[in-house]
Amino acid sequence: MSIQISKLDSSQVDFKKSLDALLAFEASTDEAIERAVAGILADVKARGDAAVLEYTNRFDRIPDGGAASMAAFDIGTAELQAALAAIPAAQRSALETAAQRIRAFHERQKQELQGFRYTEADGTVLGQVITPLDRVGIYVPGGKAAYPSSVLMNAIPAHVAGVQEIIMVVPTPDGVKNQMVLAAAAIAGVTRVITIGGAQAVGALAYGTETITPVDKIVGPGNAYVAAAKRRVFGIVGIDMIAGPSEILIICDGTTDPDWVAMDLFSQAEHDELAQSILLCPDADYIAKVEASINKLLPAMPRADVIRTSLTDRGALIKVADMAEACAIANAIAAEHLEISAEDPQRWADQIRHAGAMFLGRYSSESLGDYCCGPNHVLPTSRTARFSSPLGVYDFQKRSSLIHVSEVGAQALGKVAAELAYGEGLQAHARSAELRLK
Ligand code: HSO
Ligand code: ZN
Repeated sequence: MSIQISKLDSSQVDFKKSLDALLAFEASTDEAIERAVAGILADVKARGDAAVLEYTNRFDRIPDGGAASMAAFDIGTAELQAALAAIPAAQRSALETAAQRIRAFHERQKQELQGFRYTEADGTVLGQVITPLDRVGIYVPGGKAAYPSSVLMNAIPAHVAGVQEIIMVVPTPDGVKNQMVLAAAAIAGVTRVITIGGAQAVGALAYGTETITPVDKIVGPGNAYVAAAKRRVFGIVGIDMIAGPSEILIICDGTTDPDWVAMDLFSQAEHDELAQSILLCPDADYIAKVEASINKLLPAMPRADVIRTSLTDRGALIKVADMAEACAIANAIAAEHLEISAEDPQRWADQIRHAGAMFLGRYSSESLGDYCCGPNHVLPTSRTARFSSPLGVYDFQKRSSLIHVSEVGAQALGKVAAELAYGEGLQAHARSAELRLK
C-alpha cells in the first residue's frame, strides 16, 4: 500500500494556509497529568526520600516488593565502570569516538564564551565574569527513547563548562538497567547516577531530599509527566527547554540520490509518530522520485509503522518555485534540523536565519549530527529556533557583572545616579551616591 503523504505546491492560492495547518502543533497540556504532577511534587517536597521511594517502587514496578531505601537506586562508580567494560567493544569505541568529538566541539564553544573587563579613563573597571553552575541534574528517559547518545549530548557540555556535580537520573522500569546508557554516563563525566524517574525524580532534583542535594538546573527530555514537572519547578531551578517531537526539513535541488533523501526523512520520522519530516524542492519530477523511494524503502524498515504514521499525519513533500523560495519557507518553518542537499549549499545557507542545526551538502546526513559530528543534538523544536539555540556550554554557565568604581569615577557617576534616584523618589539611593561625592 503506497503512502499517503501530503503534497503541497507553493503556487497554490491556499498554500500559506496549508503550511500553517501542517506546522500547527501544540503540546497538549493534559489536566489530569497536571494534577497528578502537582500532587507528586508537593509530596516529594514534604516527605523527601520516603515519597520518592514509594513512587519509584510503584510506578517503575521495582521487583521483589520494591527497594527498601533510596540507597538501592544509587549506582556506584564501580557499576558504571562495569557497564563500560561489559558492552561490546565496537559499541564502546563508537561511544568514545562520539564523546571525544562532542567534547572537542564544546571545548571550542567554551573558548568563545570568555568573560571580559575594561578600564575607563578614570580608573573604573567594568566587566562580565562567567562561572559554571555548581550542580545540574540530567534527566534520561528509561522507556522507548533511552538514548545513550543523549547522555553524551547533555552531560559533556556540562562537564566542559566546569560543573562540579552532574547528577543523572534514569528510571529503570521493572528494575532493568540500560547498560549502554550507564556506559555513556561513565564516559561523559557524570558524577552520580540515580535510577529514579518521572515527576518524583524532577521533584527530588529540584527540592532536594535527605539523600539528594538540590541541583541548580535540570536538563534532558522526558515524557509528558516529566515535561509538566520541569515546567512547574522552573524558577526554583533552571530548565533547558521543553522539547517537542523531532523534525527534519530537507531543501533539495533535485540532484541528490532520492533514496538518500527518503531515508533522511525516515530518520526523524522513526523517532515518533508525531515527528515531522518535510521536503522542499523546485523539481516536481524529483519529488515524484523521492515518493517512489519512500514507497520502495518503507516496507523493510523495522519501525515502518511509526514512520508511516509520522509521514502520513505530519510529513509533506512541497514543490517550490526555486531554491530562494525554499530558503524563505525554511525560515518560516524554523526547523530543528535543516538539510541543504544541493550544489553549493553555502550559497543557500547564507539565506537561512532560523534553524536549530544546518546540515550542508549531500554527505551531511542528519543522523551523523545525531551521534558523532560534535555539535549538540539537543536542539530547539516546534519553531522555537526563532528564539533559542542548541544545548551548549552556555546553558551550564551564568554571567555576573563586575563593577569596581574608582574614587574619581564615583564623582561623575554619583551625580548622575542621584539625579535619577530623586526622580524615582528613592532617597536612600540618592544619598548613598552623594555620600561619596567630595
Ligand atoms: N534526532 C534526535 C536525537 C537522537 N537521534 C538521538 C538519535 N538518537 C533529536 O531530535
Ligand atoms: Zn535522531
